[in-house]
Amino acid sequence: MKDKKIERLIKLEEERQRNTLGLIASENFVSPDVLRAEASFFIHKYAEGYPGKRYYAGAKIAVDPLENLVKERALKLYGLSPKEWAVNAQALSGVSANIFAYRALADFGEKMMAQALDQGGHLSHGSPVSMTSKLWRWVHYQVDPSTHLLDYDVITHEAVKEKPKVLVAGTSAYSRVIDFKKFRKAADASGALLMVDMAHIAGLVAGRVHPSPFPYADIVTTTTHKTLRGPRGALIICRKELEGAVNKAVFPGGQGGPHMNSIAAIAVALFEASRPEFKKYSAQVVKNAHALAGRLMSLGFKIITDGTDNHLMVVDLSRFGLSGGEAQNMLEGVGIVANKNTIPNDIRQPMDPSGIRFGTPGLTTRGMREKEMILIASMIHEVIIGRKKNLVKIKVRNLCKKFPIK
Ligand code: DSN
Repeated sequence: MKDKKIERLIKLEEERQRNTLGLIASENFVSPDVLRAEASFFIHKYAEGYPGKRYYAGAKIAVDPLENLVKERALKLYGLSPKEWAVNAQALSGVSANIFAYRALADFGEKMMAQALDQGGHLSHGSPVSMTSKLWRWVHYQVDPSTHLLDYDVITHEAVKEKPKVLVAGTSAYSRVIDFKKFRKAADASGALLMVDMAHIAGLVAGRVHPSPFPYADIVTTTTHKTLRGPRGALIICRKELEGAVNKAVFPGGQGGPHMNSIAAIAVALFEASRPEFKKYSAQVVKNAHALAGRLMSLGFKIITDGTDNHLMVVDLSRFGLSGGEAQNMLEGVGIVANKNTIPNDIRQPMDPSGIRFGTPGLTTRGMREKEMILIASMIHEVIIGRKKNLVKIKVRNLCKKFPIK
């Protein structure tokens, strides 16, 4: 590469990822084929519009078939009929996909209901600091104050009282199975449309280790780079009757030309996720999270909801007199990379909350299993409690060498 500065930064980032244990629940590692598609000649192509209806020439040979294929693959992966469901693969990432989905379902200023951010929800679900909170009016539901589980009776009660236009289900820091059937009942009782943001669990749903939202939802959004193990990107999958409104919201409503190279890489990820190995991978992601959470709890850590059913867990560090930020820094110092996270009803501020979030999708892609998770839990304990940094640094390096990123 002629640009030595960028070449160096690429190398540094690659080395950092190879030599550390990535436990950020929303990150993963893509296959060489996904990388190849992302860096393909599709990167050059402007393709405003949709297959067969583009604003530029040059789309007929490969771009249109590509976009049709990605939709076909998404429907097939989630077992959906093209007669009943439609896909838009153009939203650049999760927040924009959510904004476009809201726009397709509700006029600006209408009432929406979602899980509060500090309760495990997501910024784009109407958090006061997100643009979404200015464009629509939000009411938020909380998790149960003692169990920290979703309480579907309370959600139904609040939905009936508030009568939102859209009820949003979906989380970014909730470690338990989400009961979409109960969300549908809450939506029906209140006359709301049901939107599911399955970004975190899209791969688990594809791998059949988390119940599918599709039998119940009107519209489902997802990023493609988390448990689904694709490139950065998003899908909006909606009931057929919403297709026109969704497509208009994405283009020309909110975006210009789609990133066709990312769409090609999403298509490859969907192909990979449809293979039997992906089911095994997803099951292992969950087993690994279970093993990590189990060992952390046996070492005295408090896990919100006392465990996990999916790929992540949020650890409450307050009993150790440490903030999430302090723990994040201590762990990063030895090569264990995770993110500070609020816990429900956190008394600390979001920039330095009481919790830290761990997830297993990335390390499972590297081939690690329960045995390694148990080791990693002990390393986390040694750093946070025992403060044996140098020893853990060596153990991290050795584990990374044993399980390289392909
Ligand atoms: N910020 C992402 C996460 O880490 O969960 C979700 O968009």
